[in-house]
Amino acid sequence: MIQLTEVATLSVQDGIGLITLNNPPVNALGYSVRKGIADGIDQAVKDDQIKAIIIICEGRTFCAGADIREFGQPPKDPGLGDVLVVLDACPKPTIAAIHGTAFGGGLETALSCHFRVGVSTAQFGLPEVKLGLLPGAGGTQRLPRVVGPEKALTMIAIGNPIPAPEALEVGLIDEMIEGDLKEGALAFAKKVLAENRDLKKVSENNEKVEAARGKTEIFDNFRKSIARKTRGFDAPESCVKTVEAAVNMPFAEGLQTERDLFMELMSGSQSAAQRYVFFAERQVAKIPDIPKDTPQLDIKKVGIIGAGTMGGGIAMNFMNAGYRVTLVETQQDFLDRGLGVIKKNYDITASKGKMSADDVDQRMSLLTGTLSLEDLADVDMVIEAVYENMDLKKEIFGKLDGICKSDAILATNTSYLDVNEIAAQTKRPESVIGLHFFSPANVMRLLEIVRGEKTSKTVLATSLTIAKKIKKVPAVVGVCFGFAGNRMFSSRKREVDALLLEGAPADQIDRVIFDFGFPMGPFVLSDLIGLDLGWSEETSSSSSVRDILCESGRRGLKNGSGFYKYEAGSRIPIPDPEVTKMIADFAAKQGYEKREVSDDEIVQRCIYALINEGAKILEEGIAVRPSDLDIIWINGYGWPVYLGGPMFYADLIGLDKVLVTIKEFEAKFGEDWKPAALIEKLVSEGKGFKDLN
Ligand code: 3H9
Repeated sequence: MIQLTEVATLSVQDGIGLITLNNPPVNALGYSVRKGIADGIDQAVKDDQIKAIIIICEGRTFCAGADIREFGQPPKDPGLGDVLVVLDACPKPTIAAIHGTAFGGGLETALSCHFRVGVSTAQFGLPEVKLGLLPGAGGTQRLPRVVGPEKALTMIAIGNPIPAPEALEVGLIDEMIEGDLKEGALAFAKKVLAENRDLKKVSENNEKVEAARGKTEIFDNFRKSIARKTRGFDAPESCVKTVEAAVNMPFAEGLQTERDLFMELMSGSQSAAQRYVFFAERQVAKIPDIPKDTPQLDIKKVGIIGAGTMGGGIAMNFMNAGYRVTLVETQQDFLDRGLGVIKKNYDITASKGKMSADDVDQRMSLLTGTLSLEDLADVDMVIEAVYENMDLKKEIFGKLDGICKSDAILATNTSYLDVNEIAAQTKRPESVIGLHFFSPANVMRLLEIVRGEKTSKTVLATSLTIAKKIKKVPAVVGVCFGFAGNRMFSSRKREVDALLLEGAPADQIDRVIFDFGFPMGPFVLSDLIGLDLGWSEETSSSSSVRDILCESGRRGLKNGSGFYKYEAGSRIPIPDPEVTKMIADFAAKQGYEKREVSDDEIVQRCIYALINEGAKILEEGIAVRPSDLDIIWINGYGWPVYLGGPMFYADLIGLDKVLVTIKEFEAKFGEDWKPAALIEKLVSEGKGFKDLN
C-alpha cells in the first residue's frame, strides 16, 4: 500500500487499484484529498499491474464536496477542476464506489470517472446552490450529459439530492451494490475488464444535451417553476445558465462559462452569507457548558397539553419522528377537532403523494387523545401548549408536578412568559424548560430552547437531541420577555407601527419589507393571521390602529377587509383609501404630523431596530452568539438566507455605519434607539459581530 498523502492511499487487489480517501468527518475535498486523487491516478496509470482504478472512501460517507472552510482562502494547487481533468483523461477504467453522500465536488469527482456504483442508502446531489454557488468542477457540464438537462436542472438549481434507486433509474450510477461496497466495486471492476466495456468519457457523451438543443421551452418552463421560491437569490439563475451552456456549447466552452459564473458567485456577498449560515446552523447546537458527553434522558413518549393549532403541529413533529404522543384537551369537542385537524393535515400530504395511506395510519396509531392530565403519568416529556396566560400555565405546571414521573421533562411552549416563574410552581425547576415552537409548528424549522435559571444540563442536552430528532433547528436562549426572537420582533413592530403613524402607507412598508427579502410585509401578515387574534371587543379602547380597525369590523383577509381590502375569494391585498384615512385621523389625534418616509428609512428603522435589540440580547447573555440570532431570524421569521441574518447584515453594512444611523434615530426618536453598549464597544475596537461567533 502506498501512502499518497496523509488522507489518501493506493493499494492493489486482484489487479485493481484502490484509491482510498479518509478525511473525517465527511471526506471533504481539501488539499490533501485532491492531491491524493491526482497522485493516485498518476501512479495507478504508471503501474502495469493495475488494470482498473476504484475511488472509495472510509468513514461515514463518500466525499461530501469541496472543503467549504477553504473558500475565501488563497487557492492551493491542484484545484479540484485540475484534478478532475486528470481523472477524466485516465486511460484505464475508473470507478467511483459510493456510500453515504456524494455531494458537490464529491459527485463531480464521481462524474469524472467512467463508472459509478453505490450502495442502496447512498445519496447523490449537487447542493452548491444552497451555498449561493454552482457546481464549479464540471458538474454543470457533466451531469446533464448523464441524466439529461431536465433532471440536471432540478438537481443543480434546486440542489436536493436523489437516493440510490433513483440514481440507478436516471443512469447516474451503473450498478447498485448489495452488501459490502468494496467487494461489490471490485466485482464490478472485474466485470468491466472482462467485458472490455467501452470507456466513453462523460465529457464526450453528448447525446442527451444535443437532443435538448434549441428547446428553449425547457429552460423557460423551469425558470417559471422556480421563480417564486428563488426570489432574490443570485445562484439559481446562474445554475440554469450553466445547464443552458451544457446544452448549447461544446464541453470546453461550457466549462469556461461554469468557471466564470462560479467565480462571480464565489466573490459575491450572497454566497458569503449562505456559507456563513451553513456553519452557523451547525454551531447553534453547540453550547459551551454542555459537552457532548452530558448525560441524557431517554425520551420515548411525549405528552402535549392543548390540541389547538400549536399543540397539534407540535404533536405532528413527534409523530413524524416515531414518538408516541398523548394529546390532552379540556373538552371532548376541542379534542375531536384537534385530532381531526392532524388527520386532515396528513391526508392532504398523502393526497399530494408525499406519503402513503399506510404512513398516515402508522402515524395516527402513535397518537392518543385524552381529557385527563392524569394520563401523562407515564410520559417522558410534556409540552404545554395552551394560550398565553401565566395563571393557567402555573396551575398546569403545579398539577404536572404531582402527576408526572420524577425525571420527566416539563416543557412550556410559551412565546413570551417567564419560564422561571412557571418552573417555580414545581418542586423540580431543574426539569422545566421552554420549548418555543413557531407557527405552523409542523412546518417552521426553528425551535427556541429557553434555558431557565435552574434548568439542568441533562434536560437541556436532551432537548437539543430531541430537536435534532424532530428535524428542528434549535437555538438556546435565556429567559426575558419574548426571549430572543420575539423580543427582536417586538422592536421591529414598534418601528413598523410608528412608521405607519408618521405617514408611511401600509402598502409602502409592506413593499419595502417584501423587497428586502421577507416572504411578506407586516400588514399583509396581520391581515392573514386575523386582526382580532388576541383582541376583544369588551376591552378594546380605540387606543391603537388595530383597535380602530377591529372596532369598525375589519378582521383581515377572513372577512375581506383589514389593512387592505380583498375581493371575494382573492388573497390579493388592495390598498383601501378608507383605511388610509382612518389611520391618518388616528395619527393626527395622537399628535403625529404626516410626512413622506423614504424606502431607505423604512429599511433602516425596521432592520436596525432588530440589530440594536439583538446586541442588547447578547450583552445580557440571553443568546450564546450573534450567529444564533441569525439562525433564529432565518428559520423563525423568514429573514432571507442570502443576507445571512440581522447580525451578519450589520457587519455587511459596516457596524460603524449602523451605529451612526442608530445615533441619528436616537436624537430624532428618543430612548428606544439608545445604542446597545455592545455595538459601541465593538465599533470602538474596530470589530464586528463576526468577532463574537
Ligand atoms: C463544492 O463542492 C464546490 C464544488 O462544486 C466546486 C469546487 C471548485 N466542507 O452536517 P453535519 C462539516 S461546495 C467542510 O453536522 P450530517 C460540518 O461543518 C460543497 N466541512 O453532518 C460539520 O462540522 P462540525 C458542496 C464540512 O451527517 C461536520 O462536517 N457540498 C462540509 O448531518 C459534519 O457535518 C455541500 O454543500 C464541507 N463540504 O450531514 C455538502 N460538509 O462537526 C455540505 C460538512 O465541526 N454538507 N462539513 O460541526 C452536508 O450537506 C452535510 O454536512 C452532510 C452530512 C449531508 C454531508
